[in-house]
Amino acid sequence: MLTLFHAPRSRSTRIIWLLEELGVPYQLRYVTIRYRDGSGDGPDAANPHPDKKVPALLDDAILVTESAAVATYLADQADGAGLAPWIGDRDRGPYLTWLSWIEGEFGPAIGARLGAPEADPEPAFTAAVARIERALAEGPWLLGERFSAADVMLGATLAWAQHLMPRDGAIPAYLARLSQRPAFQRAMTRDAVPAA
Ligand SMILES: N[C@@H](CCC(=O)N[C@@H](CS)C(=O)NCC(=O)O)C(=O)O
Repeated sequence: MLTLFHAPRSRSTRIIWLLEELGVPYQLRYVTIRYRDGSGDGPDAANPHPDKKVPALLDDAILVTESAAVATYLADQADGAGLAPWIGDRDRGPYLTWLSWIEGEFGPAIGARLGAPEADPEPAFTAAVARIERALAEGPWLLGERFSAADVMLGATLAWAQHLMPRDGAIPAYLARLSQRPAFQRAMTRDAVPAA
């Protein structure tokens, strides 16, 4: 059984969305963390993540952490869902590149932008947004006609940083398409801790 250790409005929200897209059975364990703004109850003893962060995934006794690894693991394992171009597929290289770039480059660029003065957009952030816009120019998804786990990871990151994104063009149109997906809507209903 897959168990996702999750905190609302965090990097693990994307993994709920991915699990819903994949259509695999899973259970959610809500854990507490300390958020960037200082809110939250802090590290949770029930969280198996070595740094008490989210996401953390248990596949029975196998622990997987780091968002890109969790996404790759899940989409590969549920390859029947078709969200991961398989080894030998020409889309596999671009797909893995996007998964790593989102965490390794885009996330830090957003962090830099959040720390940058309004009048001086961080160059790495501006370049990253331009790269996404170029990739989506063909569309409708990052890999063209093919929706993949990379769209879930990018889409959720863009949605989180929506206030920093261009108001027109490829990115808002992409977010509008993504928000229509039933799996996204189901994930949003599961994000918050259910009322007792
Ligand atoms: N590199 C990790 C980062 C995970 C991460 O920082 N998660 C945040 C929530 S978005 C967290 O758990 N923060 C709590 C903390 O830093 O103690 C990944 O990509 O999964």
